[in-house]
Amino acid sequence: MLSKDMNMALNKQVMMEAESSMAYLSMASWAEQQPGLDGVTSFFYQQSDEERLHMLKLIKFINERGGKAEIPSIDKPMDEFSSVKDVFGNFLQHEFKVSESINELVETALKARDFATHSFLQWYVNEQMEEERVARQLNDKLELIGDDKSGLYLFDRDILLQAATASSQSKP
Ligand code: OFO
Repeated sequence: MLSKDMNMALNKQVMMEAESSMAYLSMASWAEQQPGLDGVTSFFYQQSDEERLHMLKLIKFINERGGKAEIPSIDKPMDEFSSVKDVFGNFLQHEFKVSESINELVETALKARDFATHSFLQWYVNEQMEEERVARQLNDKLELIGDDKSGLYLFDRDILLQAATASSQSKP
């Protein structure tokens, strides 16, 4: 049985995953409105779907352990970006925020000696490590590309592959 405090902390994470899903949906929609960014568009639609699955996984865990998952209402995500680099910079910052939140949750579970939740959260710890790695790598590539349009074209083509790989690896 989940403690009240642990239930509350997990519900906060449900909200964060919902916010992530909407933030990436907004990025996907922005990219779709720009000419020639098919890869970036697919990548963020994919990321958004994954975040929704992360949220569902938490909701099910809370309910299955006798808690009460709350479906959150969330704020409108940012939907104006100045460039592809701006979008990916925001993506990385958002992932840092999520990692911090997961780390706090892990700490809460340990302090409460809730080892079942602690074990469940390890999947999220690993997922965050992988997502941060991908986000950093993409930001590094954009840094290298600078204002080179042909570089951006290749980046967009590469990231189509990245979206396909993420899709096969990140199923919860
Ligand atoms: Fe939910 O995986 Fe990153 O944010």
